[in-house]
Amino acid sequence: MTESSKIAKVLLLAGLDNSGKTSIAYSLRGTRNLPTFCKTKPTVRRNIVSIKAYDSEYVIWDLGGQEAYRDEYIENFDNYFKGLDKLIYVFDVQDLRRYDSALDYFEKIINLLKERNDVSEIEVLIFLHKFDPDLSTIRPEITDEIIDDLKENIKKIIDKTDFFYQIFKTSIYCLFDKTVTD
Ligand SMILES: Nc1nc2c(ncn2[C@@H]2O[C@H](COP(=O)(O)OP(=O)(O)OP(=O)(O)O)[C@@H](O)[C@H]2O)c(=O)[nH]1
Ligand SMILES: [Mg+2]
Repeated sequence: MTESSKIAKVLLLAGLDNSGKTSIAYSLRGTRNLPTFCKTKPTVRRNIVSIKAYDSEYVIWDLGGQEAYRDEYIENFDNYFKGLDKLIYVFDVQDLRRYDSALDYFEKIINLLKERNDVSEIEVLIFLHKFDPDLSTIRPEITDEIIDDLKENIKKIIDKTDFFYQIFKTSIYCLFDKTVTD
């Protein structure tokens, strides 16, 4: 990560294409007006932005999630994931058909991170994203059991490591009043 100064903490957003990473990056920067969200386009390669939050400075790496990019990140892992302080991995809970692909990519990242880094220096935040307030009305097929099952599968992967992690249910429509799930 040559583009980051080491005074700033490096926060990296990863997940499948269309999962909501760029929208989350806007929210973290405080750009929360609705048109901003609606206008997101698939990220080409990656976006790097800096934000100041309280007395810390963060550099946010927002990795484009399309398949070709994902392959490139895994192949040249250290170029993207070295020096990272926090990983935010984003699952799109509304993209039922791709839970397996999302878990697969998550597992690859977690295993490589564990191999290459001091586990105690990295915090992993897992967002169960697009958990919109009206989810049960608009997508009744996404039941609590399905979400619990996804959570269990996530835990199976990360519990094999010593990473400190937290799982949150998030939505851009809740302005990131994150709910920690158990
Ligand atoms: N319903 C819903 N839609 C969301 C939410 N967050 C993002 N979106 C929408 O999901 C779509 C994709 O969002 P992006 O932020 O561009 O996704 P991305 O993960 O950056 O995608 P790539 O750049 O291709 O990797 C956009 O239409 C967003 O408006 C959310 O919490 N709920
Ligand atoms: Mg994006």
